[in-house]
Amino acid sequence: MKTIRPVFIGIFFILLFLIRIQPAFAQVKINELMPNPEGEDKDLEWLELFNQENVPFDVNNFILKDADSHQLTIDLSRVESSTIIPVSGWLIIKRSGHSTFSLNNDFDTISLFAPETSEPMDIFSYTGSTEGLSRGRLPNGGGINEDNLDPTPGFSNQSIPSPSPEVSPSPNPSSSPNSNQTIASPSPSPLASPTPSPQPSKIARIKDIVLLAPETPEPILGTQSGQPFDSAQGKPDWQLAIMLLITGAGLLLLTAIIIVKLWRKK
Ligand SMILES: [Ca+2]
Ligand SMILES: [Ca+2]
Repeated sequence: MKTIRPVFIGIFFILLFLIRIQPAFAQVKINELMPNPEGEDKDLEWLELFNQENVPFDVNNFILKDADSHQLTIDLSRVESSTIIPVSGWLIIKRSGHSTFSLNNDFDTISLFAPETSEPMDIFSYTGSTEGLSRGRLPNGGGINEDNLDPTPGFSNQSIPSPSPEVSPSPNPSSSPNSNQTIASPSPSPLASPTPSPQPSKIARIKDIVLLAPETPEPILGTQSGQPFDSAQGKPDWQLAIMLLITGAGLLLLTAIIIVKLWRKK
């Protein structure tokens, strides 16, 4: 029993060391980098670290290595004011004229090492670059994004905003037909009502009756042969009737006188 107790105590301290150290190492990421800045690369290249731990993390004397194993030691000369990364925060490491360590524009692999360690805490590899745009992880601390990013040194990473679609000019409302208005269709022309065929007017036809004055070739009363006489005219009809009566009566009287004279001669 006396030999077992020191073994448990040893295991306890080993576990305590791993719990205290390992999570901190795993929670700092190379989050974003600017390999091709607008201007002098030697002075303006920068690299962003992101702390996913729930306690502040100091990266003083940590080492960055590029693909050519050129080293850059992180100290106060490479940061703005402090080497401590706040909780869920970012820290910008500046090249600031370092002569050997660089972020290549064509491709590179950057590794982060804790002091006096041989295993990198994090590795970030990329291929290609665009001037003025960064490479990084999306979301923060996540997978390496294959496309360029909108540079966000010291802030949360974000994609390049997609261009807004062009607004097509609105058509001139005065020239476009209003969809709410129905186009006035030409009103159907009323069907031409069939023109009633002229009813045969009641035309009075009379025989050619001519009353001649003695030795006057022109008739004093009568109608032209075959000329229709419209009874609807009224007045001529009455006059004609009267004249016919008078003429008839005159003929009867004349006939009667002739008969009487002939009968007396017998
Ligand atoms: Ca560069
Ligand atoms: Ca960022």
